[in-house]
Amino acid sequence: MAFTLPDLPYAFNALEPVIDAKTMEIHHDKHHNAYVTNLNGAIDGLSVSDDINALITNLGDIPEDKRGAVRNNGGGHANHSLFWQILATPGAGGGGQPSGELGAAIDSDLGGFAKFQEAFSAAGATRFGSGWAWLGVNSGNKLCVCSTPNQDNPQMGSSVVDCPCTPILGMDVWEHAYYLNYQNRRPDYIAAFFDVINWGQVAENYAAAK
Ligand code: MN3
Repeated sequence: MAFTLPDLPYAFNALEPVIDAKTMEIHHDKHHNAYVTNLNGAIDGLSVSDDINALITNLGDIPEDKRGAVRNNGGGHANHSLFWQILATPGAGGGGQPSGELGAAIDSDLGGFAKFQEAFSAAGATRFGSGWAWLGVNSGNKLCVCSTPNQDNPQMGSSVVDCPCTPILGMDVWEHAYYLNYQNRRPDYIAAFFDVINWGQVAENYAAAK
């Protein structure tokens, strides 16, 4: 059993000008690929779930000497597999605001889209070093916004993360996600990121998570 690198669901340049083609190519073909390769190395010889989300939800089942590698690289694989899905070409599925059940839940649980945008941006901007900002569904079936360091994922649970939830939208704020275009200007990347969020996919993730 081995995990595989999923194909990008669009061309490397599909998200320009928000995310440039070279960044997407290196991010997917090198960074994500390395997480998959290293994850497969870590689980070699172990009997584990072939569902990446189940695997990282049950890190306690992984032998202690492999657990850190599975946390980092399994997290990296899960996080990036979600990340590619929730992005779309600006103006052609990417950007705008969610409607329907998700839009209504953002209003009722988070105080409206403007407040969500503010909280999600702050979660990414204030993450020191490398990590992620998340929109997720918590155990009370409410939307929540949080951030995690490194490749931690909110599904890893309360012993690992501050905000256990099922993530439906993730924003990568590692420098490798934006440095070629934005250099040190992480806030500019975060502001532009809203133009490539695939709300249709996030709404599907929401329906599946709640
Ligand atoms: Mn990344």
